[in-house]
Amino acid sequence: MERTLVIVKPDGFKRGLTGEVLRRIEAKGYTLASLQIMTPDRERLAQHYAEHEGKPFYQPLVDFMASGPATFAIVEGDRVVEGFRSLAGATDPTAAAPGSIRGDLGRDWGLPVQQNIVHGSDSPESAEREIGIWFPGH
Ligand code: DAT
Ligand code: MG
Repeated sequence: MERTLVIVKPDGFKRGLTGEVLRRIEAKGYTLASLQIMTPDRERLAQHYAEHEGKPFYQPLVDFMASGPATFAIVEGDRVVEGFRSLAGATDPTAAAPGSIRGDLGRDWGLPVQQNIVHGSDSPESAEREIGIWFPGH
């Protein structure tokens, strides 16, 4: 069964949107396989976001992600990687289509990093790599 890693990021967690994000995942028909709440540590964030190292938003991104608790979920289902990316919407919450999580619930806050509520893996290979970082043994 295909899996993806979903994170309700610190902005979404703080705003009380974890339940709404999980509701949309379940309403779509995907299965929650594992859940944990924690403040992500910088060492694992560096592994998770290795592809963005050196970009101007990298440090603000790591600082933001390490700023407070987030909800981590392993989500299962056929084509769930593509399906959750579609539920999440475009990276920029101002541009994300209404109907998507970022389009319905997100906005720009005038900050150097897009605080866009959720993370979703971008390929099945990325999903397995990211699950290995945050859910060792899963
Ligand atoms: P996504 O989260 O849609 O997969 P990404 O992997 O390109 O997007 O970037 C990871 C995160 O970094 C993204 O969720 C928000 C932030 N980010 C990306 N591009 C940005 C930019 N141009 N300015 C500010 N933050 C950005
Ligand atoms: Mg990405």
